[in-house]
Amino acid sequence: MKIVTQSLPNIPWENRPEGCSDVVWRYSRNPIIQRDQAKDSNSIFNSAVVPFKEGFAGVFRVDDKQRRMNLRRGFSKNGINWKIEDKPIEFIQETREPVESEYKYDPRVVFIEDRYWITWCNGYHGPTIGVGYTFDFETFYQIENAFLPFNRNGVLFPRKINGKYAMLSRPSDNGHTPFGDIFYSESPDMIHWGVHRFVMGAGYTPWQSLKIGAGPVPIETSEGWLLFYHGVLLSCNGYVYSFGAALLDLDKPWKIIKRSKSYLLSPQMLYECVGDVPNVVFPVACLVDGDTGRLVIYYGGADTVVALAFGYVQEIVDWLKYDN
Ligand code: BMA
Repeated sequence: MKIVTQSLPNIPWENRPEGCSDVVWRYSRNPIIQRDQAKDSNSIFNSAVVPFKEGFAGVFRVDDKQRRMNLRRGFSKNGINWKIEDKPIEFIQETREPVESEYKYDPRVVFIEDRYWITWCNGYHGPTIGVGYTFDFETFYQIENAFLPFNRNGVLFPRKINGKYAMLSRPSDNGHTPFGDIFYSESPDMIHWGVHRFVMGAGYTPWQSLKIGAGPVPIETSEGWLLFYHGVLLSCNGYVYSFGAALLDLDKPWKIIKRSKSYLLSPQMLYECVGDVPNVVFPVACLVDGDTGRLVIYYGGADTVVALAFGYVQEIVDWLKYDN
């Protein structure tokens, strides 16, 4: 199997622990980012990172002590120790007229062609998908929202597909949405989105029975797009967020080749079960080393901290085939 990505020998890594047979395992020193690691922060979680210069850059979800949800940039040499900015990113509006953002949260970042694109959940008369970009992590631009409200979990593919930008998203409501399926849309210019296709829905197996949403930017392999996605179950104590994976057709990504019946990770550790929102693991970004196939997943724990999990792309794709 071929993984279409660059070689990244310096991503965080820890071997699978002795005696562990899980296909995805946690970093032993989780969480890597504590809730109070930035000025005035209540919590830092659901954040996106990319390779940048000699190290890494990221867009972090930082909720402040007024509980305002916003995005801040951060930098790291090793992908583990992060310096997160004191203040939210100020986007220069490249829209016809300023578009309000009552709040910003759950960013994804991806490099396409010449720039880093950022998508997030943008407060515009309810949640929808905000879009922006930067060339250098110094100056940030915001363009038009991709969709009408209500929508969340807008995740771009890392290249154009059939000549168009491509995005997964999850139509929702204005609250703590008790439903949700993943859809695919395409755009010639990152502004006008259409040709919407149903990808997959909630249900299938119990951990993903209430709703699902795309996680990190899909990883291109010769067998298909490897997508990690979160799935939610409603228990007597509320929502439980786990995550699994799916393999999507390379040319028609709304076609599912395989979808996981079991989860890859569910909230089990203290930092996943205790925090502002208990019982949440929420994957948002991946780094892959093309040479070894090593993968690190950045995920939010209990809407409070950032944690890491590791795996091998090949093993996860193989696991998907046999996960019956
Ligand atoms: C979703 C989003 C996520 C969050 C999750 C669990 O609706 O708000 O940011 O992690 O709920 O609270």
